Amino acid sequence: MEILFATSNKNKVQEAAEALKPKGITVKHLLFGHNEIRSDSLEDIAREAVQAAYKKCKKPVFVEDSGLFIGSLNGFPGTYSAWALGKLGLSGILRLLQDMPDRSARFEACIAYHDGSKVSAFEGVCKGSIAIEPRGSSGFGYDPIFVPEGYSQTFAENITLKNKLSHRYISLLEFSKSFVSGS
Ligand code: ITT
Repeated sequence: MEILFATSNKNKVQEAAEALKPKGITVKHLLFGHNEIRSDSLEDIAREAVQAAYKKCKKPVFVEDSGLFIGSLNGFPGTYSAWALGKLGLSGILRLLQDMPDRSARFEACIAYHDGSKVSAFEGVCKGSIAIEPRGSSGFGYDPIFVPEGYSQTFAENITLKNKLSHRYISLLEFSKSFVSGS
């Protein structure tokens, strides 16, 4: 089967295509720019965005909202991750963490799927920590500074690892199960 993924981020599409291919699902990119609502909830943002995407394409479609939540910054940048990266860059985020002993963080993703009649949401979380300096050149966004729990390389240094345990992969796996069970 084929499903539309509405996003402005090509990297997300590539990761989704790779994760869903073994499940027999082909991901098709719907280029979609949208002014997201402001909220502390990825799910609320994703649910609102998928309504707009469905209005545009009138076909079953999913969106995914994601972010990096840093413990010692009380969850910042969280749902403001894209904005914070644009304003501060990785170096600015690292400066905020200077001298902070707690560098724990987690990536979260929330998929919202509109099947033509209802919207369902699927979440994924990946725990880890923030590196001292950026390392690696694969992936996108915060990948050079995120080290998943139990490993020493950043996502940008080991994209194979990222594709097996990322927040996005976990949310996509949950999403794919909904097709198998037919719910
Ligand atoms: P959409 O059009 O799908 O909204 P976006 O890139 O604006 O694409 P979000 O609004 O979900 O995506 O913002 C999430 C930001 O969090 C994204 O721009 C990255 O900076 C960061 N991010 C999310 N997932 C990431 C990942 O897997 N690796 C690195 N950074 C990530």
